[in-house]
Amino acid sequence: MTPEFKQRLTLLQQEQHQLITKPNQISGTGNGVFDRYINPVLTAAHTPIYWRYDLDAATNPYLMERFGINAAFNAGAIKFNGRYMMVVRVEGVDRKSFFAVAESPDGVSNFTFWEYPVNLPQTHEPDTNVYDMRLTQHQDGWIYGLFCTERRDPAAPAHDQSTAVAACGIARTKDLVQWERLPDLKTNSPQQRNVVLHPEFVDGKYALYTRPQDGFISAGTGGGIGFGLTDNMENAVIDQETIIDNKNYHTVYEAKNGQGPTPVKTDKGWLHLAHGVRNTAAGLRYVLYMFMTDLNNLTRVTHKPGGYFLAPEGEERVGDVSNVVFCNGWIADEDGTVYIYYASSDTRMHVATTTVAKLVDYVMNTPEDGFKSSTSVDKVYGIVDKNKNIIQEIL
Ligand code: M1P
Repeated sequence: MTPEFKQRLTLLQQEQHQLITKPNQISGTGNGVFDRYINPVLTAAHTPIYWRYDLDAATNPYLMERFGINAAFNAGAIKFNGRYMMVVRVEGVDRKSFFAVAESPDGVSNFTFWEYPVNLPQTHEPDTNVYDMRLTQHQDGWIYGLFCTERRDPAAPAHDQSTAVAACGIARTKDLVQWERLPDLKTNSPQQRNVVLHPEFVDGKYALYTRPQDGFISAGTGGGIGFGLTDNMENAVIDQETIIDNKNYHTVYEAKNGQGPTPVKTDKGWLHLAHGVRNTAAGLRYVLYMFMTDLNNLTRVTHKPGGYFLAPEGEERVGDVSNVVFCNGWIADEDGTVYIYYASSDTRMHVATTTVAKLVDYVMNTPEDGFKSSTSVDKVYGIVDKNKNIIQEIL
């Protein structure tokens, strides 16, 4: 090993150590609903140096990166053995994604990748790309990971090398180390993405949130957050999908939407976090929004605040796919704290914290979308009128 090699390796290690151990603090006063944090919790630079570099000076004398990592984003999350775990979508510079576990002692800092990425078994039809795992600790005792598996569309002509088919891949584990792969979900929809397993049985069956779609990018005549039941997960088939939360004209989810992480049960109903997409002159804009479903009838949306819950801000707005926030993992802790792990612009992971009580208040007391400018004005009038006496007191 030359002195240059050794010096460069030391620098790489020091830089990464500083990055991983950097304390993370709440940023600003926030909006009262949740707190953002100053630093992202995971980036491509958090991935182990020994994944990216051949550390043998004889075969890599310049200490060059041999396997570049482009991004670390769209992570599923779960509290496991007292640690805050993310199953992260790690994307190489070759554009292929894979899953890797990163854990933290406090949920907001010190996220460290496990030694090896997840070694995901294949079905008879190998995946080209896998991404966006949703983790569900199910009543049946397994931890399920539902994710998107993407393969080239067999009907695409040779000149078209980008048309793909998205389906819901299914794997399960007891320890996040060994994964059992199950057959992909079958539905009547040509494509599926953003499929999430509900944590409890419904009438003795497994319940899933789906996102039927006609095409790979566009939801087309499909779309909306669907709901369906399957008898088992070993050969999951949904015969009937009911749309519980549709796309809607002139909303933040007018182009498409999708269930985020597994819903959280509260005494008032199930809390859902989802993403909504609308088209702009600058391309698609992805934001997060929330709604609540009935405790006993999961297809009934009981509350739905108007507009977005969380939208890309500042540096979050820039990345590989700019103007995007996406969330497929959150953790509701025993003390009521909720850790929302969201990705920005398909590039990095952030955390926002809040509580179950605040989210329930937000969902139940934020006005619904009125679908018209005049209704927005009415809402402001209502708030100002209610505030009148208080304004006079405090001014
Ligand atoms: O690029 C933004 C997101 O686009 C897709 O989400 P959806 O299926 O709702 O359009 C996914 O590819 C997701 O991974 C990505 O973050």
